[in-house]
Amino acid sequence: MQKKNRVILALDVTSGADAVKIVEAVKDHVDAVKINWPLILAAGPDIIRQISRHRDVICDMKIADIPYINGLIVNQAMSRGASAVICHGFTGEDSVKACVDAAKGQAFVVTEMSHPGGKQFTAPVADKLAALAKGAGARGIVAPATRPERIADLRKLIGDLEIISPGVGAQGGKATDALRAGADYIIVGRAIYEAKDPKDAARALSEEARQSL
Ligand code: O7E
Repeated sequence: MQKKNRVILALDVTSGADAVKIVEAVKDHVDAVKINWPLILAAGPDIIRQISRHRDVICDMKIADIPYINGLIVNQAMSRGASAVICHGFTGEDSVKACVDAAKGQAFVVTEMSHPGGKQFTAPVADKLAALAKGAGARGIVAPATRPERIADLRKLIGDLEIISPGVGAQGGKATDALRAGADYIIVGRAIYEAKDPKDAARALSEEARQSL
């Protein structure tokens, strides 16, 4: 994944045709496209390959199973053209390791989630989840743009692992705050794909991101 725009598009639309149209429009202003269950279920898993023709695809299935099943899921995603996957860490080190191995290191681990409920169970164990990600050889972690102070805390624990950060725009987080706190990329969904002009919205976010560094 190139590190130019510092923006990852969270493409949570439920039509494959719309998804491809949006990617074609915004691709010069985003570094990767993250796809999640709504799009995979609506358009079918071949959407991974279709989007990967334009941009790197991060498959965000928030994988959370026993190691054997995690490995099977990651193999399916990678064989369809995914460049990276996202898994949960609460399942334990062996389960995370299975994702990391199957993805050849290209796995991100969710730590503290960005929504209000993320404070309930994920926040108290986020430091441990970040340490687990590092120990398991993950590429990076997912940390909340809605709480940039937590990005800064987690950055201290993980050294040079990457931080990808959702919560900018619709959830109230600010691109500048997240990046200055130590995020490598912001993850943005509705503020781009629901904008009147997604290309303009993506361009503005990538300009803000680059200027904040
Ligand atoms: O609020 P939006 O529309 O900008 O979308 C946010 C996206 O980030 C959405 O796909 C959601 O699944 C994801 N996300 C969070 O919003 N909060 C989290 O804590 C974690 C994620 C996530 O993507 O985890 C893996 C990166």
